[in-house]
Order: sequence, then C-alpha cells, then structure tokens
Amino acid sequence: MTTTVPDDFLFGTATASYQIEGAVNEGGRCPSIWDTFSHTGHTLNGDTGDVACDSYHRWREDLDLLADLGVDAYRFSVAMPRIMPVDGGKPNPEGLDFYERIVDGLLERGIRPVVTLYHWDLPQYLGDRGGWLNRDTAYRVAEYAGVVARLLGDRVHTYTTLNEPWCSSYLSYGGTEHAPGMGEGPKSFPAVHHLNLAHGLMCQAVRGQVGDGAELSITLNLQMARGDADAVHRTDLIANRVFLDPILRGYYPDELFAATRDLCDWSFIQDGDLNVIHQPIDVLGLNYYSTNRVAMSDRPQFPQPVCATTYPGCGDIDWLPTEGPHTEMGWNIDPEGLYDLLVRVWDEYRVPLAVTENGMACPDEVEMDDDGAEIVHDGDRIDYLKGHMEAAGRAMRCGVDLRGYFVWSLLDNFEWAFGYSKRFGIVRVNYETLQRTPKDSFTWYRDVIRTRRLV
Ligand code: GCO
Repeated sequence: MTTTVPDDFLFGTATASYQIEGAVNEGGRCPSIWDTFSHTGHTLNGDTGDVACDSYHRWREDLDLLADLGVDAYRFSVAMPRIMPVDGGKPNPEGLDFYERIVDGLLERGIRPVVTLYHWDLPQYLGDRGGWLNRDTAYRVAEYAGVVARLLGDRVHTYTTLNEPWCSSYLSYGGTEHAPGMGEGPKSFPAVHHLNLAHGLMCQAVRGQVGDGAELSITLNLQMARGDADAVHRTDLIANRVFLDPILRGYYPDELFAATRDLCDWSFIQDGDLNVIHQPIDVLGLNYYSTNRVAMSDRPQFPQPVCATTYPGCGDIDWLPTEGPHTEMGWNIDPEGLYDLLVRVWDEYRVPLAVTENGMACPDEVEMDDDGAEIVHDGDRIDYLKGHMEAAGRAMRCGVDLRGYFVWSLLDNFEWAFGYSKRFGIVRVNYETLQRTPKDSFTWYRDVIRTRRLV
C-alpha cells in the first residue's frame, strides 16, 4: 500500500562536508580531527577526504543534480574548520561565502536547505585540547553555530545541531573506529554529556539569531536492538535514552547512573546543564540503516564489529549475528526496524520526526552504454529504499508525525573509516575523473518524488 504525503513533507538527500568537499587546504580551512585521523593510518587503504568528491569546486553541478532529482530539501553540513579556522579568531569570510553560495544556489533551484552544523569535523585545535572530553568544546561549537545562523538566518529551513552524537562520543572516545579513536570505553561518557550540552547551547545560539524563522533539530542514530528483553533494555539505555531523555525530557534516567555505577560518577554534569540541554526542538531527525541482535551472556564474544568499548556498561551483553540479507557494510536489511523505531519514538516522545538518513552501500557494477558513458543498474539499492519508504509510510498511516525522508546519499563519498570502498550514492562518483553519473536509483527516486507517495 502506498502513502500519499502532505505537501510540506520533505523528500531529500543528505551529504556531509568532510565526506564530499575535499579542498582541505583551500578557502582558509584549518585541519579537523578527521584530517588527522585519516592521515595517520586509521582508514581503509589510507583513504582521506583530501579530494573526496571535490564538491567544494563542483557544488554547482551537485546542486543541478538535486534540481534534476526534484527534491524538496537538501541536507548538507557546514564545516566548522572553514568557518572558525583560527583558534580564538574571527569567522573566516571565505568559508562563510562558500556556504552562503550553496544556500542561495539551493533556494534559486527551489530546494530548502537543511543544514547540519556539526557532522564530526571538529577543528583539530579543539581536538588538541581534549575534543569532546573537554566541556569548553561545547561552548566553542555553540559560538560557531551562532555565527552560521547569523549569516544564513531564515534562508535555512532547518538547522540540525549535531549529527549522530552516538558516533562522536562512543565510537570516537569509547571505540577506535572514529576520530580521535581513543578506545577507552567508559571514558566516553563525558563526551556524551558534552555533546548533549552542545546541542542545548547550539539551540540557544541559533534561536538567538533566527527566532522562529527556521526549524531546529538534532539527528540521532538510535540503535535498534532485537533479542532478549534485558539486553535490549540496557543497550537502549546506554545508546539511546542517554540522548533522548535529556534532550526531550530534561533528565538522565536514574537507571543510567545505576547501570554505569562502577564505570563513571557522572560528576561532569553541572548544575543547570539539564535545563540547557532540554530546549524545544521542532523535529527530531533519525538515521536508520539496520538492527542489532543482542543477548545477556556470561561470556560475551562480540563477534560483530561492535566491541565492548563502544557500549560501556554492556559488558554482559553479546552481539549476535543478524539474519540476512546484509548490505555491503555487513548491516542487515530490516525495514521493519524502521517502522518499529518511528512508532516507538513517536509513542514515547511525541516529537515530529524525519528520517534524515537511510540508504545502502552496494557493490555497484559499472557498465558502459553505447556511447561509452558509465551506467549503474543498482536494483538492490532501489529495493532497499522501496522497503524502507514503505515502512515509513506505514508508520505515518499509524499516526506517526513524519515530516521528511532523506536518502543517504546524493553522491558516493568518503565513508569514514571505510574510505572510498563503500558506495552509498544514488549518483556514482568516478574517483579518478570525479565525474558524476546518476544511477538507476536516482531515476527511480525522481519518479517517487514526482508522485509524492512513499512508494
Ligand atoms: C552516519 C553518517 C553518515 C554515514 C552514513 C553511512 O550515519 O554514519 O551520518 O556520514 O556516511 O551513515 O554509514
């Protein structure tokens, strides 16, 4: 069954600055923690974002692709290293101009800008002072958010404070997968709190500039676990409610303190922090790809890439192999998980939702047409998107207030620790020529958008 969406529903695609821009030494940009991380052997094949899709230079072409696709909105991120390249210095006009051109270029094409203010590229100078372990980072990032909002104002449809704080805390300071790759398990809890604090401060800074002229949001990648109830409950507490409850309800659950008693005293929470964190937001963004399977265990094996350090406080939980089929990332395909997630968050928190990322890495095969041009028949990606849009539509029919759906990603791009080995784009990027080629999924999505139906 298909679901017709309201006129103001946003069909879109998403990208992030470090994954697409390249030009890392241009426009007055300073290095970020991801430049350092990728240049010091932490990514597959030593890949870096130095060139990426070169969108810094090819942004007009990318915006034309979006116009051709017919999206209502484009979710992209602003790089703090371009805006605040000097520690304690003034905003960089070249960086501001770059994003202003993108926003105006989108508006000229009738596309609403959805701006993520922080998608992981923290300036290295803040990384050098402890990054998200240092409370001061939250204030510096909020100051930067105010600078961006002052410039772009209500030309932006939605400001998203943070993308996936789970990744910028647990995966970065608990685990070793993301920059700075500290790998110290429970030492990531202060990063969790400082990211929550940054969200609240950023909301205040943006509202202070734009009032009600733009929507405010945050994007979370909630971990959808299936399996034995106690294990599901605990992983939900550590990975999800640690963000949802302070942001949307103004408190950390007592259970969280009980479950982590031996690991952390949470003394970094200061008086008044929770009031700052608990700001009204207009929409909650959710990124969804797959589900996990967990069980309580005396001898956890952690057979999956999820390791103990990434889930501090879950040392007695095992991550079990998931049922197939799996994507090229090894993630299981479970559209029902998206339905469950949307219904659960709506039922419990009653906040309008948007799917801000959903998509699939495929081993795309490149063929040549009669004129020697590249073509990609990515039927698997179309099936994936279809299944998930259907699930999202079903959630809407069950009463979930869903405001938008964004495909990850417009372009093949730098997939963090996996470098260029994984392709999520509905547009192929040839990394030698940087040529863009819409895949079959692009044409398919264009048709979906035209019908204004969730398949
Ligand atoms: C994330 C990020 C994206 C990723 C995408 C695929 O969710 O990790 O927002 O930057 O590239 O999710 O892994």
